[in-house]
Amino acid sequence: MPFTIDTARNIFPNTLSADAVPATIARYAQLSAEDQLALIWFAYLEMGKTITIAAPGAANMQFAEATMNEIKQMSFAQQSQVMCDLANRADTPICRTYASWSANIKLGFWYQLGKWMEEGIVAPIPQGYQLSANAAAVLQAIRNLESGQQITVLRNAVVDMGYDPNKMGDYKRISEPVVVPKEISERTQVKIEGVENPTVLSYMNNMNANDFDALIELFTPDGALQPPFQRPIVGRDAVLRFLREECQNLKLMPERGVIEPAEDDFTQIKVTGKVQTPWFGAAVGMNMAWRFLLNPEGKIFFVAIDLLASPKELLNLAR
Ligand code: 45D
Repeated sequence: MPFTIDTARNIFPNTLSADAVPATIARYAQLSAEDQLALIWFAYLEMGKTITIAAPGAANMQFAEATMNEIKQMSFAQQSQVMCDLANRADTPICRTYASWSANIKLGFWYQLGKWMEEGIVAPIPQGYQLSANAAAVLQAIRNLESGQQITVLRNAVVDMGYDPNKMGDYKRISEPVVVPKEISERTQVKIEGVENPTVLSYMNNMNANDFDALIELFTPDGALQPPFQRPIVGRDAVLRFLREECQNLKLMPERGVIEPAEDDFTQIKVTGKVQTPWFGAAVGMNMAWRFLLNPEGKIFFVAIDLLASPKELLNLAR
């Protein structure tokens, strides 16, 4: 039986991903908007004691600027309403604008609002706000996660806010400009213990160089990429768009891997290692796995990227 995207998803089925992340998000989604906002505020304050977020670049912020200025002019009551609307995924003009933004622009928007909340320019979480018992339990669950999982929960909470883009029909997606790929002379080459496959090495090196045009050439025309906790993104056009919108300035630090033959002369390769996001740099190393399925010509038919359950999983290369 030839591979399909669906069967490809099951390669290396022993890979344990961080189920605590979607579980925590599901519990968080059940809370009231007020509790959601207060909870993220508390989680963010606590995290800020140990790790700093890098300020988003100006290129990133310009798209959210008009909306942020609009919010800045509002009364505290109106500002609180906007934030609750976002958490409630209401149908308002601001929630629709928000839905058109890429993940990084959404994060930059909240980064700025958080600063303004601290400075008293935007309505703060009320002094002495008491989380409901459920919200307090979710906050405790977040505290118990490792930092890579914590930032993923925060990111997913932010990305899920605003109006549902699937209900918006045709709209223009807004994302930050694509950076120029790194000069050849400035590129680094990864080393992976146990894996010398040129496609996998090029995948890592091109991603680290922001060279998405070269990277997409490694995929088959119907190839797919499955980000953590998401459905596969299928086909070169969609994958390339995803790379440009969501993968700039990542740092992939693969450590080790295994190569095995699969059916129909395909090859399956699992690699584990760390990934850093530009938001947190070296302060947060996420424990990740890449599960590649290459066709007989060595092109990527499928790659899944998983956030691992624990550092122990970095050593799990069993089939
Ligand atoms: O509601 O090989 C306040 C792929 C309170 C590609 C707030 C990948 C109120 C292929 C505090 C103001 C991409 C899949 C909110 C690899 C309130 C590939 C603000 C993996 C919301 C390796 C909160 C990449 C704020 C990965 C400002 C795994 C929160 C990338 C900010 C992972 C949170 C990136 C931030 C992650 C979170 C980034 C900035 C997890 C950033 C997380």
